[in-house]
Amino acid sequence: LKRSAEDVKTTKEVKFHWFPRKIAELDKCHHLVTKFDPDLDQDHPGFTDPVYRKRRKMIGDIAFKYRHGETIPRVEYTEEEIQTWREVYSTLRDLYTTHACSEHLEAFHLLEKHCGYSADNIPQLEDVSRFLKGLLSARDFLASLAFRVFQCTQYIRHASSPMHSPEPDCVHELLGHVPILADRTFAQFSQSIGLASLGASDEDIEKLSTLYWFTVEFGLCKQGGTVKAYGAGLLSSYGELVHSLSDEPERRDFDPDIVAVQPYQDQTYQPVYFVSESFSDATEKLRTYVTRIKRPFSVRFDPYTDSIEVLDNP
Ligand code: NLE
Ligand code: FE2
Repeated sequence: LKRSAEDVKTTKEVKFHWFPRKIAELDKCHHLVTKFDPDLDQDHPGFTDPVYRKRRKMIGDIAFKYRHGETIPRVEYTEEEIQTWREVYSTLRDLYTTHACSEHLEAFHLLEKHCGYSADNIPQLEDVSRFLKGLLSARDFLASLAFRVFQCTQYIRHASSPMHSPEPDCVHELLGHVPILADRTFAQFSQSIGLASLGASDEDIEKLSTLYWFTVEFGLCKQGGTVKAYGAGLLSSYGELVHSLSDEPERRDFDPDIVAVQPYQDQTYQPVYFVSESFSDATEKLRTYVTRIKRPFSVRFDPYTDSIEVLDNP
């Protein structure tokens, strides 16, 4: 999609980036980062596997054809794909007992009971989406980012590397993100990050992504006298989940102002993680941080019409 001419809008002569104001405009938010594409990235485990690349593209294309309001198409996963899922699922499930925070564990239990989560079945995104909407009240609807929508990959990682993937895949979404999104506080918190990002400067977007990285993806929190994982990048990777709670990496106290400018890489395990006092402390601190971000306007989400109201600052 080309919309560069539209990209920068002005209000009262102040320039800011285009952003969606109606939920259906999320269909225009399709810009990809190509760095993980197995067609281009030599380090991708599927780089030398043309069959895998074709399959990944086919499933990925479902997302490009998808339009807001449609039912998410079901994917008939192959026996090899289910085998990869089975391997990750059984290994991680055992590890969650000791390594995952209680919010994740509770939701996970419900997902196994009601949503087709098991070693032999890759859950369908449409079922998961309905489950999350059902968990929060209809009005209070599943939260994800500004419109309470969480964009998901649907293809699975390459079979040669089940315990860690450099890019998100359906294991990462389904085992890492979905359980914790079932937590009401966390879902609301995800939306507040989304709202703060609308029309923000490139610099603030960079800071928000960094904060997102060290919390939503790789966050640790204190719980019952020990440290547990709540970050999705950890909860979907056996190797990194063990690594994060071992003696190897550095663990620092979570402070949004410091974390926002901490450099990070996405090729291998993180050398440093940030630990918050509790799960809710992380969300509270971040909420305070995002309210301080300066924009020439403020935004409000209207849940009845799924749209963003923009109010000019006086
Ligand atoms: N390393 C994660 C996994 O193996 O599921 C994916 C991280 C995506 C940010
Ligand atoms: Fe993720």
